[in-house]
Parts: sequence; structure tokens; C-alpha cells
Amino acid sequence: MLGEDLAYESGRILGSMCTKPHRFAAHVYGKYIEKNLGDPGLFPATQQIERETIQMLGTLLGKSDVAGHIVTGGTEANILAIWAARNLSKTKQDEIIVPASAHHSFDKAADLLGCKLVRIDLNDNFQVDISAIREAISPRTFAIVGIAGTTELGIVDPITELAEIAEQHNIHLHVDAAFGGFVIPFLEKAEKEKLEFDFRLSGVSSITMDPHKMGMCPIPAGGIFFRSEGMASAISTNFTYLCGGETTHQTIVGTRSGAASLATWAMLKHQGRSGYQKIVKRCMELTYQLVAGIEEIKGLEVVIPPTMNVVGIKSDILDIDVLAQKVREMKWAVALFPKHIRVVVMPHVKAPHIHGFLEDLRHITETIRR
Ligand code: 0PR
Repeated sequence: MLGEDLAYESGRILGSMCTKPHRFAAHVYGKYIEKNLGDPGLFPATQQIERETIQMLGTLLGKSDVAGHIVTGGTEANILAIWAARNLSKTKQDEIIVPASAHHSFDKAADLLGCKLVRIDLNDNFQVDISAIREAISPRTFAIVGIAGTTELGIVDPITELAEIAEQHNIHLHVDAAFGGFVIPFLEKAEKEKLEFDFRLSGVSSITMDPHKMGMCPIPAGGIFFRSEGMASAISTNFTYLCGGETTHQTIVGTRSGAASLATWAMLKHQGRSGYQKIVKRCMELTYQLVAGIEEIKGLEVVIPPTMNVVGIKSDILDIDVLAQKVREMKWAVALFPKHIRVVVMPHVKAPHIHGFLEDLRHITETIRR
């Protein structure tokens, strides 16, 4: 039955932010499949390894003594951040300011928490408009969200400015680096220095960064990071009856994968910074090849030069829905946004796939122009 599923190895999956997990991470995951961090008293060593994983990733994010957990994904991480910010806020504060490009997990968070999302338009660079953020802040605002690697285009918001605003107004700033967290730190020095987004900015209170995207870890592995244990404990539930003894949960789910933390820990040790730098370098080289190829095709354009391995393709001769339909008919699985097609050059995408895709795009546009 599974023959009907698409496989990453086919190179046909061009619009996904997930990839085939690294073989070693998958091996570790499979080996420790039964570990349950919902009852950490039974698995104290696994809990310690989760702590170390959070510490290693925290260090990458500019602060080794962060609090946090390896969770089910970016959605849970974003919900946890907003939940904590809401619990830390004053009464009558019920508004969250988010960029128009925010992932739909923030809609889920707002709905679950009975809060209102105030959406802010983007500027010409597809970043959130800072002056509009300033205007939108009200006494009801308890959180601002900035994105480091937007779902639609991989764009990084001006997080430095958002952090200043958050500090001035004493508001929680959550940075959604679900995708970008495993890309930005591994870009070339000159590139990453332009993209400040983490705890090195004192106004940043929490960050989402997912190992199961560009971290090449098995699903489910999201990451939530809080600047301090005090912030994380705003969503703590304590109970005593478990067979592992008294415990505290700071996640939505109860029973949860310990293998996810073990696989992430192992993958970080296995790759090190240089391993991830190589992965990102390869993805970026192919991204630039894709961009160069698109620019050569009459009728197609990239939406904006990419910051990371996410490319938006638009057309001035073809309705984007029609173009996506034709691309999909040729068996390329791309993501479709209102005005563009999204390609994510994940580690499973190789040069022949990009060249085959470009050839098909050329063919589609030529047939239309004729
Ligand atoms: N934040 C950002 C910026 C995201 O892009 C995503 C997911 C999330 C949070 C939520 O993460 P989880 O999906 O782990 O909860 N972005 C991808 C997207 O919506 C998710 C995805 C992954 C979609 C693989 C398709 C796919 O094949 O495009």
C-alpha cells in the first residue's frame, strides 16, 4: 500500500520543509523508541540528555542556560511560547502581534488561548513592517512574534528592531525560527552576521527551532527555548502519582518521545557545526543554481533573492494556480501560495532534480507562449 506515497529520495518532493532523516539519527531513534519523557522518573538519563540537547542548541542560539524541551514540532513549540507569554502577562492582555507571514500555528495558539491575533503587513522585502508594529502595540498586547525563516519565502524579519520594541514595552518577543534555526547559524559568516535573531538580542524571550526540519532528525522533533526557567515554568503542571515519581510537565502532550531527544543529541554530536555547515552550504549552492535557472526562463521570476534555501517562483505570463497545476501534473510536489510557488531545497534534493525541474518549467512556459 505504501507504494503510493512519495519518497524524498525520488527528488520529486520540492516544496516540503521536511526531509529524509539522517541515517544515524534514524538508527538512534529506532533503538530507543520506548523512552517516554512523559514519565521522566523512569528515564532520568534520557531526561538528562534532553537537557543537554537544549543546552547545546541554546548555545548555538547564544545562551547556554536556556530552558526548554524537544517537542512534537514547530506548532507545539509556538503554542507553548504563546501560552507562557499569556500566563506571564497582566490581566486583560489578550492580543498577539504577528507578521502577515506568520505560520498558521499562531492561529491555533490564539484560538486555543482565546486571544486575538493582530496581523501586520509586510514591506517590499516581505519582512514585517516595523512602523506598523509600533502603531499596533496597545495595552492589550502581551506578545510580538518575529520570524526567522518565513514559511512562504524563508525571509528573516528585522528581529533586532523587534527586540528593541519588545524591551521598551516590556512585551514577550517570540522568534519563530522553526525552519531558519538550523540554517542561519550555519550560513557563511558575512550572511549570518546580517541576520541577528537569537538570545544574543536581550529582547528575545523565546525561540522555536526544529530539529525535524533542517536538523535532519526524525519526526517528531521540534524545539522550544525560553530565555529563563522562570518563563518556562509559567506553563508548568506538577503531579505526583507517576511510577517514576513526582514530575513537572511543560509541554502540551503528556506521553512523549524520549527517542526524539536522543536522536537529536546524537545528530548534533555526529555532525557538529562543521557537518551542518556542509549540509547548509550544499543546499544554498543548489538554491543559487535554481535561482539562476529560473532567471533564464522567459515568463518566470523569483519573488525575491533567497536568504536561505527557500525560493518563491512567480510568473507574469501565467496564472500561478495554472502553473502549479502543470508543474504538479509533471509530478513535482511543490507548495502553492497565493502569488507564488515555493521550492525548498532540502538535503534530499540533488543537482539532477533541480535541473530536471528547470527543464520541465522551461517546457511548460514555452508551450504556453506558443
Ligand atoms: N513555523 C514555521 C516558520 C514553519 O514553517 C512551520 C512549518 C511551523 C512553524 C510549524 O512546524 P510543524 O509543522 O513542525 O508543526 N512549516 C512547514 C509548512 O507549513 C511544515 C511542512 C513540513 C509542510 C513538511 C509540508 C511538509 O511536507 O510548509
